[in-house]
Amino acid sequence: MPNIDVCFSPELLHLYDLKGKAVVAVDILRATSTMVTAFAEGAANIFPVMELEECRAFAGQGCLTAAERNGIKAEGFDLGNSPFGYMGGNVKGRNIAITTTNGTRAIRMSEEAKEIVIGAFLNLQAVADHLAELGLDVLVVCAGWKGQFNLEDTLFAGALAERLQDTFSSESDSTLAASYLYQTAKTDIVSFLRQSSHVRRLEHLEIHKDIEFCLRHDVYDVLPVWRHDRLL
Ligand code: 3SL
Repeated sequence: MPNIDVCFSPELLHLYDLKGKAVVAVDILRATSTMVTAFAEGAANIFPVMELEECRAFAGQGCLTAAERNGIKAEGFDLGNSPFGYMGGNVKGRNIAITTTNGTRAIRMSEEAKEIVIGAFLNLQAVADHLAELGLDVLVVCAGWKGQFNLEDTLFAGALAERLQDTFSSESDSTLAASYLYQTAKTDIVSFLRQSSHVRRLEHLEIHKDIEFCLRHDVYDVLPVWRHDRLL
């Protein structure tokens, strides 16, 4: 039986062997929720990059550029990191280069894995179905916040473990902890997360509707996967 494990921060990735595994990169608030939304809205490819300058350079190749730092859209880029900015037809058929504080880092630091998929509550079942079909050991890589643990990515890991409980083993304390947290939170995740650091940070920026949207489950049946240098 394949195993599901959870890495609470990209800074802990050196403790894990990614070879031959499937990584689920997750940044619920908001990078991976936004990427899933972009694909659901018809985006062609997404190039996640770590640095602002690297991202800006993609404009010369006809890409839309998207950048967030500390929760705010970086100046001079086409898009920020709100899923609502990717709705309404503006990303349909377009390539997008994106850099965010933590989410794009989690993706790029997982490149040794056999497969990287992008996870969010928005596409939870699509991710679970894909992993069940692949049958590889899974590591959920939580983006966290600047190297530190966060609650919302951990809750996603617990939700995924629940969806895979009949077909995957989960022996690590991190998976157990994520599962217990999700069982406690799942009836009202929005309330559960009200005191979390990132919700407080984003509420300060007055983007309540982003938070509520990113916590909705199974809105989209899309599965962004990493191939070579991009998500498609
Ligand atoms: O850190 C990130 O990658 C972002 O998702 C953070 S924020 O939600 O845009 O604040």
